[in-house]
Amino acid sequence: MAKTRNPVDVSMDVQVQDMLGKAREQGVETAFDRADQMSPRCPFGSAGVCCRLCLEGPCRIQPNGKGPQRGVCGANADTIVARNFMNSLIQGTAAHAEHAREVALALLHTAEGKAPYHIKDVGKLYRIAEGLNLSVEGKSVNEVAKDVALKALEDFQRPEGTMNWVSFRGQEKSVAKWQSLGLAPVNSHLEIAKAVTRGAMGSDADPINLLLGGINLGIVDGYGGLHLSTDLQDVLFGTPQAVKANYSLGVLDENKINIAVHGHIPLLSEKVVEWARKLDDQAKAAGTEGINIVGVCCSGNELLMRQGVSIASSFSSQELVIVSGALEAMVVDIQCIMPGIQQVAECYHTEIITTLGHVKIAGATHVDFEPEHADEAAKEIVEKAIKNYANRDHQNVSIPKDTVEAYAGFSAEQITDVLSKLNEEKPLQPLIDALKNGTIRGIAAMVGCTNPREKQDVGNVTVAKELMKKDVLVLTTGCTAHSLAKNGLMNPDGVKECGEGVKSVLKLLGEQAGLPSLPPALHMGSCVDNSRPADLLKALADELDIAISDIPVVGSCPETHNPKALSIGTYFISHGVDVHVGVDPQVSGSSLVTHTLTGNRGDEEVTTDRLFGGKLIYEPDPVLAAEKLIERIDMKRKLLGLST
Ligand code: XCC
Ligand code: SF4
Repeated sequence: MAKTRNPVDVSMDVQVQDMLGKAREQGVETAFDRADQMSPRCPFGSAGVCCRLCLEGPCRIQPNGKGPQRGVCGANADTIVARNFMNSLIQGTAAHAEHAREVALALLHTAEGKAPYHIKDVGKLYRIAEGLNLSVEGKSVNEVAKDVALKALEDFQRPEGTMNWVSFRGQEKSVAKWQSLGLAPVNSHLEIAKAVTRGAMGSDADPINLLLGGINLGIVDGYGGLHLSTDLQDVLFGTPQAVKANYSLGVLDENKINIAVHGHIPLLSEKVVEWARKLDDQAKAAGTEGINIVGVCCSGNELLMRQGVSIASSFSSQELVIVSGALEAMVVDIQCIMPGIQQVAECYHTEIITTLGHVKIAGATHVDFEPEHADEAAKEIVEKAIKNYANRDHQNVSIPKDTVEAYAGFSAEQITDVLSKLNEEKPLQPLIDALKNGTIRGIAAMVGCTNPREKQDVGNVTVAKELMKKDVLVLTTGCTAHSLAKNGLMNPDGVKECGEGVKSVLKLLGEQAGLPSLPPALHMGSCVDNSRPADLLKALADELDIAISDIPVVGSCPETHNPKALSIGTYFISHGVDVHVGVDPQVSGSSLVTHTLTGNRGDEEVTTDRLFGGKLIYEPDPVLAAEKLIERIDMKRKLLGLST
């Protein structure tokens, strides 16, 4: 068995190292330990050549060519690898589409007066209605909201045509290309169901065709998942404006009742925050100074942006929030919730509370959360946490001292707003000028996860710093944002990491926003909010009358773990944006698949680069990754006739 890494080799974050030390001392196992136990990993799975789609198998192809080259049904490595890759995109796409559908339904129920939420951003609601060509004449806000919600829900059931949100949010040039290739999605559920069918035993066996099916899923993910979620969440909960908050395990408060909100969909987390405020007196009556809500993963990002809630942890260290001994409850909804939190919680007093009927953990408390009864559920959850404070073992509490201050929650709207102070008529012009004259060399969207296999934060922070140094403007979302925040890159001071060009732009923009500088990494939200950088790119491309694939922009996910990150990456690739992943995407068992995804546009063969203008870059070394990304940025600059 592989040896266990020392805490210093597990994370860059000293607090995480210390807390892992405590966990190990107390015999508590975490994902970091289990990641070590999995090593060495199965070479077949790692190469993507293991198939267990039917009971003739499991089958596995010998990647070195010595041994069986086909499964029992005759599928070769190319088919198996392409199928596995596409099946993992289904996971990611379904997660985001389901997220969007739940929010759409909540909007409908809100508009009908059946759910206790309110339309917070009426302006955005009307802009969306206009974008969907809905008439608003003589209608109340709730009637418009209902129309928008129904249009959104149509994207899960329309029998033919192109999804509303693709036509609404997509760039015309991209949409035309997808339509010409037969890749424009009809509705999310239809495309997901179709993909499940084609990826099954005895169905689609053409690896290229399967990969094109993957592109179709990427488009569904982007529009039926990301954009739809962001749009409707902004309507319900408000479009974010930059806020100041704190990061690290140190955001737990010894004197308060601590509740961690973990998962993804703000329908639950927003209500928990609301009820925590309402029940603060009860918490005080229990002998504490009140209630402290902290965020984990993307629920954290959502609350951070809209409520200024501080963030305790990204994905890979989620169990360590419990090891602090100071957490009364961890409330979860869906996605990225490690089942391991329950085992850890059983060693402390923390109550794990699941909230969705289809996402439970054995041993955890379940409080059913339906948007219609959101208040009752949120109240019950917060009361449980207050009650559980009596069980806290004060001798076993260890909360790290420091926290890091960060600015977060830059929506595309707000960035445009700040820019408009420089040029009221053409707000994007200053950004375009800076890109054209090379003050900004390019833009990078740094997205995605942390992964217990990797040393936490290293990949994310190194790629970001290398890009910043070379005058690349960094936008960030998801757990990557946690890494960057903890390392000072979401603070105006962090601008010292940037090259002179980007630094000057950030300082100028900061002044417009009343700050010494904008931070070098602009936090745009949760994973579904990858729609926000995409919105900015579309606006830029439209203004320049070029395709998104022509802009010198890249995506990077250095510490990938989740299929959702792959489907987001595929969404970017479908627009011709190059995407870096730092963790093996498990396709190496097929040179055809690998080449189609990573090959260059000059190639004779079909590659995503040749078809769409963007490709996948797999590079585990973060410094080399940044070099490769810059190379692609420079190539795109050159194609546009810009200096490099
Ligand atoms: Fe999950 Fe969204 Fe990844 Fe973080 S970044 S580990 S997917 S929580 Ni999306
Ligand atoms: Fe084996 Fe083919 Fe069945 Fe996969 S689908 S398990 S390769 S027989």
